[in-house]
Amino acid sequence: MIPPLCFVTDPVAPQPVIAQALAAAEGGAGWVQLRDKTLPDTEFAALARALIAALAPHEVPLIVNDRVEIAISVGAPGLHIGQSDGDPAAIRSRIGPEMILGLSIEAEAQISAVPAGVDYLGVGPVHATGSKPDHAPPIGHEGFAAIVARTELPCLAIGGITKADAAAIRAAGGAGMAVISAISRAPDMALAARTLCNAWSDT
Ligand code: TZP
Ligand code: MG
Repeated sequence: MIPPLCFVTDPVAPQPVIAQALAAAEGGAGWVQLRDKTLPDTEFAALARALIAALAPHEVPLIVNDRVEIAISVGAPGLHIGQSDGDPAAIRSRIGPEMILGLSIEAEAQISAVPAGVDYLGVGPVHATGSKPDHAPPIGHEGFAAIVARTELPCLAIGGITKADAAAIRAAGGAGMAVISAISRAPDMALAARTLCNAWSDT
């Protein structure tokens, strides 16, 4: 079951990643993804372990971005990979059947190459965003809807998502929203998460 709000951690936000994750969980985020492209492996693994422990009382699973071997070694409940992180089918074999596996989709053409064993898709960027400087061209809500229509897999919209997007994502048949800055840059991160969850349920 995919939660309607997934928080993706922000390594360059004012608050530390653990505080971000805990506030997001308090505000109702159902998943937290640890995403940091530059942290050395040893520190990334230590942070992943700390997050798993901190999120356990909230029953919020940690999804590890990119780093397959660390996801396995820390016993993460989930792994999220991008288009250039390797063959998702081979990665599914490596992680075994239990771990949640997510894959990023940036364009409709990538849908036909999604193998069995992927559990959900992160679809975007819907909007341009400063959180991912090298992002693919934004697909807009039309592009998101077109991708949702071509897959049975649950799709989380990502990229510049705010509460104003919740209704369109739901109307398109999206499973939920994945956000960084809408939570990490908010003065009250828990409230921001709660507001996003409410925007989703109120639509
Ligand atoms: N993948 C596509 S856009 C994006 C990622 C990781 C960044 C999303 O961050 P924000 O701040 O919610 O736009
Ligand atoms: Mg990646």
